[in-house]
Amino acid sequence: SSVKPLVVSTWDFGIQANEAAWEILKNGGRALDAVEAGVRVPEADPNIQTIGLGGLPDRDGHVTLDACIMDEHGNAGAVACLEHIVHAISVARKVMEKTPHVMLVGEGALEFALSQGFQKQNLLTPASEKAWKEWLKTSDYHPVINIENQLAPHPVPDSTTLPGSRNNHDTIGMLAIDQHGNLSGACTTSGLAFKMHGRVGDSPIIGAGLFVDNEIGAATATGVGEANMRICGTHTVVELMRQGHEPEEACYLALERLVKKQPNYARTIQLAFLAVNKDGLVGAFALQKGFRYAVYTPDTPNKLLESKSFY
Ligand code: SD4
Repeated sequence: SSVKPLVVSTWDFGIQANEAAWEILKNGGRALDAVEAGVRVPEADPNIQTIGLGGLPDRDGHVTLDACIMDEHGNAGAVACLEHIVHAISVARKVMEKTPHVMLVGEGALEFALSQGFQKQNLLTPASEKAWKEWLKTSDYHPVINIENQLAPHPVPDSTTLPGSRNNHDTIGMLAIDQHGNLSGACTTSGLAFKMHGRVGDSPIIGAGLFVDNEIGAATATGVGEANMRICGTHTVVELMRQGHEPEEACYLALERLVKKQPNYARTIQLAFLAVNKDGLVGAFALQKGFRYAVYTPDTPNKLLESKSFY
């Protein structure tokens, strides 16, 4: 028995994003259109400081966005270090559909976006500028991998302040299955706050932030991008599902590689995977407690679930 349509996405803001995606899915629309529409919701929200408009800037004050998208045919598009454009995901989709390439970065990505009619806009909100100026006061401006240990604007005494999981609001990764049983996915972020200028995370990297194989399933990631990029996380998750593992187990096994190789590091960061297989079975796993994801199916009308974790 297979569950469809279906949409899942990372973190609490996944609930609102899922609503937008569901509007398209319930009317028989394409999964690709659903995931794009879904993640555009947090991209446009100036109060979400980890995605699109209002994202926290890099250490030089630039808001730089990373995003990628993948469809049921195995097509992919991505942008990295894109400035001044709110809907990075839609630019990524244009890269997929209008160019012979998979990824455009920086100035070239911006030029392309403008040529496609996207509007240039200041993404640095007063709140994010203030947070950056606060950070500048105490930072020693060195590239620190676990920079978010020093960040968490409102520290709370639990694992949600670990890097890659500040305030439980991070990257949005979304996966959908439409009524035709086709899969697509999208992932979009402003990346780790106060990163070095030019730093690109896992989120726009096909096989790290997102991977979709219409025959098998799809996976997306949130957390410290550097940890994920080194294990090609979501490609690994999908390949594990191909070998017969259920989504949760596949997410666990991919994280286990990191835990085994670098246990001391793995203990200090957040990294989480969310996956769905072709039958519509959903699973997730995280290094740290506190990773939540939103699931919307005909039987589960938009519910927030908490994943299991290693620590
Ligand atoms: C990054 N993975 O840029 C993103 C950020 C994120 O939780 O998901 N933070 O590394």
